Amino acid sequence: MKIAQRLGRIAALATVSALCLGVAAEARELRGWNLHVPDYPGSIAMEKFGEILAEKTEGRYTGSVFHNGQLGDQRFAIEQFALDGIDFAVFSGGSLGDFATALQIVSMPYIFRSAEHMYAVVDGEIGERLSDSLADHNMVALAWYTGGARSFYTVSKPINEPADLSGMKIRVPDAEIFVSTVEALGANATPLAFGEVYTALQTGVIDGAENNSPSFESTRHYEVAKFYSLDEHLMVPEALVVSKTLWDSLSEEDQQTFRDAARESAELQRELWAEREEKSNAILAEAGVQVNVVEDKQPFIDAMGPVYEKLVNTDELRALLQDIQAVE
Ligand code: BDP
Repeated sequence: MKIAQRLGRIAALATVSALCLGVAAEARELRGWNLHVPDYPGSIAMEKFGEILAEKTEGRYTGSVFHNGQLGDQRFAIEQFALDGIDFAVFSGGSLGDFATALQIVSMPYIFRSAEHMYAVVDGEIGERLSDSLADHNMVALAWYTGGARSFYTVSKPINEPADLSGMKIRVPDAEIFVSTVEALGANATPLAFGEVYTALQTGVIDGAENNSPSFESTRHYEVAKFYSLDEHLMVPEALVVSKTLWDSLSEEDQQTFRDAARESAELQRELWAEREEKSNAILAEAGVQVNVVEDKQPFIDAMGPVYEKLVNTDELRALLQDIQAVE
């Protein structure tokens, strides 16, 4: 090769590396999808995730969280991951369950003995399996938030036993696990987007809905639904996910930074959750909501047989269920 040619090649290579470095050094603003109001525990924790990333990568990655479902409802946002429209989000295990059945198992009614049991499951090896099951949907789950326990709130009467739900129209998120659980209790499950529930309660399109107290309170649904019956039928973990395309593009060091940031954000969310539950309960009491603790949950638990039969329907899912139950 002639010297001039060789020099030419070297110059070209140098330009390419400079370009690569230029691209790598460019700041990347990550779009975050979030369903809740900005002062919600998960919202604050998602912001924190972005802040830690910005700090630890010296601004190469920053997070921009779009709250209040501005980027669309949950099902739509999950689908957007496949198209790389969203870079990170916090999704309910129940909603993810329509896409990856392992997530449905971890969202089954009365599956966890306590919040500690849930944390032990998702923070351990099972959490990694759950994350792997999301790969086909272009997601990696880096950490898990709590979604509290979901109970019924209703407009005209309290719920003490499943028979009280008979024939009632109860709003549920648009996903199989919620529909099946509420129908097994004898109600008429009505899937609706989160943002449509207030008006639906107000206009009598539905007789009630079900959620944890921070969501019941932050949406102000308690202004219309004055009965909150704590049967705690679902305790659903929520996944802090990032796009797999993004994940695969990260250096190993950056992946570790993302993981650490996600774990720290989940720790914060769980702390804030406990505080917000207290605050929400106080607001509900102040607003005159009649809260009744369902003392005997057994009839609710017993009614879940058909849900398990229907949804835990492969050897793999049966094994996963057993593994979850075996976690101390
Ligand atoms: C909230 C969850 C969110 C659900 C929402 C709902 O955080 O993921 O989709 O309930 O009921 O508690 O739609």
